[in-house]
Amino acid sequence: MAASIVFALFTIMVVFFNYYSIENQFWFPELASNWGDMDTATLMTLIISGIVFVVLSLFICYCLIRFRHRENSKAEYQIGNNKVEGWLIALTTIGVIALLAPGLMVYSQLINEPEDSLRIEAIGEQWTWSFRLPGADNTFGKTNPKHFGIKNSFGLDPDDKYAQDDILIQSSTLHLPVNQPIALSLRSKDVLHDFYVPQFRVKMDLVPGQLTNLWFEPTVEGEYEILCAEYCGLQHTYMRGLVVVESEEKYKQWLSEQIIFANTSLNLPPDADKQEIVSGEMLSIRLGCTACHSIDGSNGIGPSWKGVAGEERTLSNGEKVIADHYYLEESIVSPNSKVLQDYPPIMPSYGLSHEELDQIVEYIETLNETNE
Ligand SMILES: [Cu+2]
Repeated sequence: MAASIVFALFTIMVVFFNYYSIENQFWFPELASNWGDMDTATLMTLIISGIVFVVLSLFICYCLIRFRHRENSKAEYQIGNNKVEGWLIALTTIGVIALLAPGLMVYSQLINEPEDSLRIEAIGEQWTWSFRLPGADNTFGKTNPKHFGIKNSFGLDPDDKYAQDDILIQSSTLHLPVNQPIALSLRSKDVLHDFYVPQFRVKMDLVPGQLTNLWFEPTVEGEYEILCAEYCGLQHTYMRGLVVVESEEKYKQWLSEQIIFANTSLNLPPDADKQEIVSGEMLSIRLGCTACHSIDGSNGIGPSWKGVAGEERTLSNGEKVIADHYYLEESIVSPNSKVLQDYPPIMPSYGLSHEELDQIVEYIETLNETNE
């Protein structure tokens, strides 16, 4: 008896908790896309499982009272009961269909984009985002992992004519025009990632070696965070990007400032002078250094680059070191040999040419001069 009262109270509390928490904080952020159907499908799942939860809880309370221990009562063993089993199978089937169908219907809409969609590719890698647009010909150029390199971080085929006008966005900030369907292709360069913008309700895995896709139409101007929603390594939580939804004019302006593949130095003919000038700053963005190392002194997963050059720092083994040119170079080539105190030894090693190494370290050193 006592047990069934406790259980009934528990059920009532769970229902009230869910009801009030939905009213308050535990619900989706405000919708900023066309995917209101996602909320409906989620709500249906919540209501169906909520009803099942209450009915089953009350049934358990009933059984606790009805079949409690009494003098002279004895449990009876039944081999099978076709009627009860038939009912259970039928009800379970209806329940599973009711839970699956809305989700599958929304999913099939999510992956079939409208014809007038703006096509964009999002690329995930440990631990940053970048983006590519097909350019004037509206056709993405071919990519191949063999072309990947520091100067061709999208792996585009330099000989493909469709690749030449591809617009490359080597930054984790993507601008989008409002009220325009966006067809997003998703590609991963290393491990599983997941593209998720809570306000858009869209979420899809990036699978190495595969293309996945989804579409959405941003309906409210503003800035929205892209979260990686698939654990992808130690700095997974830092793998964030930004979507800026703005008017058509502002979007066009932003787009006109982006570089196309043909204009990246990589694409020079073989006989051209390859002494390209890439600034250390550009290089650090291309390599994704700034995902972990801030340049304004703020703390990140790794030490900030501002004010580090030439300073005395303490290593994880307690030793002191002067962060001179040589130390900075060593820390890029062999990051985990002398790790600063309070930082995890997780930086991957970068095989850069000597000039590139020099450029990055010189860039780090210039960050000191701007110190106040
Ligand atoms: Cu990730």
